[in-house]
Amino acid sequence: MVSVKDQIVLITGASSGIGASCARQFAEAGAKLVLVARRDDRLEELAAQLKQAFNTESLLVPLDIRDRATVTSEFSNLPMAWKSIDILINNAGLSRGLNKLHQGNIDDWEEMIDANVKGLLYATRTLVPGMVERGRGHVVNIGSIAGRGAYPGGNVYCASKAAVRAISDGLKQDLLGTPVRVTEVEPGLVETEFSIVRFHGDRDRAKTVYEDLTPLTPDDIADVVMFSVTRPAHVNISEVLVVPVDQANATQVHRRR
Ligand code: NDP
Ligand code: 8X3
Repeated sequence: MVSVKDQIVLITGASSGIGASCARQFAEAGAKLVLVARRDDRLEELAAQLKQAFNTESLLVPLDIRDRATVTSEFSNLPMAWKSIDILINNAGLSRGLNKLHQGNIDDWEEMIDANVKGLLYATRTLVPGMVERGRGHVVNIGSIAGRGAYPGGNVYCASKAAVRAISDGLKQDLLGTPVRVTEVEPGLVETEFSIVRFHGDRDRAKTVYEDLTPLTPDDIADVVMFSVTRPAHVNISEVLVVPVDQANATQVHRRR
């Protein structure tokens, strides 16, 4: 098994949900963390908790993953002690709206494509060359069951996650011959702030998404990320689809009502 102790792990979208759970699990396992998201107050609070619980060293990089110039400059100019990123967890992302495509909000589309696809690419393009140079590294992309098939109203979000799937596959091919590993984790329904963001802050509507079923928790996904990165160095976990027992695919869930 590969240990993550003292490895430098950069997590985008660390201020909430799956990213924050990954931060906790990696901190507990002794990793050093580069925590990235827009809400710096959340990052500060998380870093303080992890310092107290596990004596974790964290570097906070508050930024908008859609901002190409900032992502490129911040990730290229990390302080010397933090430069050698061992594990990149491309997790920052969101959905906006559940409208039919022909009635969709174009600003919502731009936000999803810019964060879920372009942001992931900016981070990857900036950090992976160093991994190749150093001859070590692992990229974990958080895709979605939505990338395997669309659902009504999911259209552009599903397309953005289909892109994450293709990018992960392409990156694995392009890194063949190097020791750098690539994993895509594709969760089904996970109860986080995801649906609150999707419905622009409507918490009551967000709750209905997880009503009368047992969704995954962010820790369930962090477990899979941790499993993937701790396999022996010759093993690449390429793709993992993780769903609740109450979910069969992107369109079928079982609600106990
Ligand atoms: P949350 O809303 O709880 O977390 C989303 C994270 O992404 C936050 O930390 C947020 O930080 C960050 N983020 C969003 N937009 C930006 C941006 N422009 N710049 C920087 N950071 C950004 O949702 P989840 O934890 O559920 O989502 C994490 C990932 O998991 C996403 O890629 C999502 O698509 C994916 N996913 C989620 C599923 C679910 O059912 N919840 C299922 C399948 C995949 P901040 O707002 O502070 O910038
Ligand atoms: C999030 C899962 O099914 O809500 O990617 O799109 S779903």
